Amino acid sequence: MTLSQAIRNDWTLDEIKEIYNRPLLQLIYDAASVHRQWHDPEAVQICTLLSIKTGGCTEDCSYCGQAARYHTDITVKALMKKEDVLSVASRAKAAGSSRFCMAAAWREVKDNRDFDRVLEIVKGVNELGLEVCCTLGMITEGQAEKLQEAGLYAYNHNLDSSEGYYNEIISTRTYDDRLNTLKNVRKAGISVCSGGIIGLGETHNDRIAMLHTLSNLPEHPESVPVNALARVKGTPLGDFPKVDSWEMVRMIATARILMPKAMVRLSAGRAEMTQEEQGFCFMAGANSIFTSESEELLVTPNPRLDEDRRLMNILGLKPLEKIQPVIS
Ligand code: SAM
Ligand code: DTB
Ligand code: SF4
Repeated sequence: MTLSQAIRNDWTLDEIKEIYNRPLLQLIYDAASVHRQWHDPEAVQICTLLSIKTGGCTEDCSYCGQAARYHTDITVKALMKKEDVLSVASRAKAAGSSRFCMAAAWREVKDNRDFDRVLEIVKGVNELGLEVCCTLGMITEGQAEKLQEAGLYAYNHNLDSSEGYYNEIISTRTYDDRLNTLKNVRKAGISVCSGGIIGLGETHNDRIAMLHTLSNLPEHPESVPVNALARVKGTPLGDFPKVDSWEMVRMIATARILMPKAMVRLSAGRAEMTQEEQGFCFMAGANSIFTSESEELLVTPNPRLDEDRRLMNILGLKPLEKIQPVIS
């Protein structure tokens, strides 16, 4: 089989179920083999994440510590100033990061001065030579074009769960809204980053259905974050059980086999994993992680940079250089 023949957008639910349910070590072996056909298995993309606008969000995503309606103890912060974001981005670059992802606790982007400032920030980070990524909520076709012109490389917008389970988790927007934003992003020529979360109370069939939607998009997302629920006190899911790391491994391995070319990102959940558990995720095909200067992803803990460096040394992993030249 040639590599190009191996990319498929017509996976059936039964095929995905069969892969997902393989004996775990066999599944890891299969995923590791696919990983080696498509990627340098020693290279891990380091994405630095920064919350540029924190908390006070109007949405009701039941996992999220930034939704205004839940009583969490996070500090709400207005949109950061360009200079402040650029200093964090420069330090991230110096520390070996090739991608800089900025998150805002917004339902959607509005055509106002905040958006103008985000466009300026994107331009500045791009000029530093970093791949720029944003996650700002829903965006229109026109907004996606403006972001692309400002130098945005990728846009993160997760499906979060299956279409069937989505309404149990969020009521303030629909699955179709989510898919529509992904369409707008793709149309503007921006690289798509889309994945989901496990541990929200969904069934295995929901996880399989989410992977089915992602892997049957007209083009696979270039990057697929797999998050374990990061439990935040005060949110409806704050007391849910911790996600079993083997479930993360299973999810990552299945995503790797279905979407061989994508960067599969071991996202939220690392702070509660041992080195060995993270090691298995890399073995199963994860080749990207989030780091952050603040030692928090957005509002929950994430491993320190020096811990990540130590882990990468132990496992013989190295930071991936930029995937593609910066869009100018
Ligand atoms: N507000 C924007 C949005 O929701 O699209 C962008 C930021 S939001 C924090 C980005 C993604 O992070 C969410 O779609 C969700 O998949 C993930 N996320 C948020 N809170 C999480 C949590 N507590 N645990 C795991 N993943 C989480
Ligand atoms: C994604 O898939 N995971 C990141 C990023 N995209 C923006 C966010 C995870 C958030 C984890 C919980 C928090 O710290 O708020
Ligand atoms: Fe708002 Fe995004 Fe959190 Fe949902 S996930 S509450 S949209 S910040």
